[in-house]
Amino acid sequence: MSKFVLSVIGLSLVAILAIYFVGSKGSEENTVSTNSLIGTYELSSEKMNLGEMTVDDKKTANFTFRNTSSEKMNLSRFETSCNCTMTEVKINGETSPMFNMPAHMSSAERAWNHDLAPGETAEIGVTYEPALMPVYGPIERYSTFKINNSKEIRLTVSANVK
Ligand SMILES: [Cu+2]
Repeated sequence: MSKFVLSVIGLSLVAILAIYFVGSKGSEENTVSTNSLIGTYELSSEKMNLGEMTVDDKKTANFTFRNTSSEKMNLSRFETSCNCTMTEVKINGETSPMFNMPAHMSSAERAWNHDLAPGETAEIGVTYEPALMPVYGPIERYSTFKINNSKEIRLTVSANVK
């Protein structure tokens, strides 16, 4: 084979691999499964788009977090980036307080935590209510919590406020 043919084959392989990696990176956003010192878990997504909203709308993005390890996993320090964003957690029919920025929570709310048994799922609702702090255009807000008081998980909601 000539050098020209070989380099065409080589470049094609590079292109195919590039497409493959870009494609798999995109699909990773839907399911995150991580293996580290804190154990394994599955998160439905790290980022959700609430779409178009008016200032008077209130929308909730629902995330699910599942403990896929064989040990219990403690979830704590639920808080949000902004007072217009609230988080509520449901585990086995039990509902947490409504979490907000640390400065807007009582010490009991800040101290709330829950042991998630192996195989158990936490449903985490992140609600964005622009009227509490009106802004227009594309926004991003976060909600964070900790696993075993070490690893921080960040859930992001985005929207376009009209
Ligand atoms: Cu805000």
